[in-house]
Amino acid sequence: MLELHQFEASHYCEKVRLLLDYKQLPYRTIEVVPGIGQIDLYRLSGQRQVPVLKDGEVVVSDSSAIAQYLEKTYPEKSIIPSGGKEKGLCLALEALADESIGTNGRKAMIGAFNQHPNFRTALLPISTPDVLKTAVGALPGDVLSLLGMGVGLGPEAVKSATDILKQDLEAICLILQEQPYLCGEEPCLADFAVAGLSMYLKFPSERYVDLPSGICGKGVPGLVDDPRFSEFWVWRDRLYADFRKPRSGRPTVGASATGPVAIGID
Ligand SMILES: N[C@@H](CCC(=O)N[C@@H](CS)C(=O)NCC(=O)O)C(=O)O
Repeated sequence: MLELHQFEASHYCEKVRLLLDYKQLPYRTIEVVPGIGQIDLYRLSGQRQVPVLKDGEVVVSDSSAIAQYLEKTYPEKSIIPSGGKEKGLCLALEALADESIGTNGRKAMIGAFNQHPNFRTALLPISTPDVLKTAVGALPGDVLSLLGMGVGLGPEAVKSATDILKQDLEAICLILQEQPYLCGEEPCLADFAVAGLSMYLKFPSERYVDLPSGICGKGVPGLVDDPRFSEFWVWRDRLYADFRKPRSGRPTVGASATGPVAIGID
């Protein structure tokens, strides 16, 4: 069976999970422990980042390389259009997802996390004692910054990331006004990359990801509640409902097998 070495909370891993589900390929997830687990990951793949896909003896790292590998090896339910113009658009939108939505989404999410106590406590596992939840909720953003969460992310950096994301979402909404999917009538890699990499803008429902349930469905204020982008969220919800498999029944090895204890975002 295919093995996905992953962080459950990683948006690049979510992109790959969406692709695997769309192609209806059975897989099991191996939860990598941040830090110590990345030593084994390095031994396996020659680098320390997730996602890494293991298919028998073949090991592929990087979500874009994994997408190309899956398309070549499992061509059923194609994710890369064959026409030149559509293929070009698909790859360009995949890059927009990886390079802009993914990186800016992380900054915007950390910014929201620093500013909104409710968002902070929502990240904690359900089993967290109330007294600890209150303490975390009360910590102001600058204290969290000192603790290493969002270091180097001043309000300007967060605003600039959020502004870029607004333009990205606007661009995607304009495309979706013309057609059901980003490159035409069928979903492709571009759709799954944008949907996966927008995970930190709004976390999917708990049916799909094994995260503290309080965080599921929550997102960055200004992006999830602005009516200009409602078409984007309707499109993403539909994509999940139609193609993403609920996580129950998916074999898991590692930290997630016993339920989440914390979420690591990197
Ligand atoms: N370009 C890579 C980016 C992957 C990436 O940034 N992975 C993060 C998790 S979201 C990671 O493994 N971070 C741990 C580290 O850098 O040590 C891809 O598309 O797969």
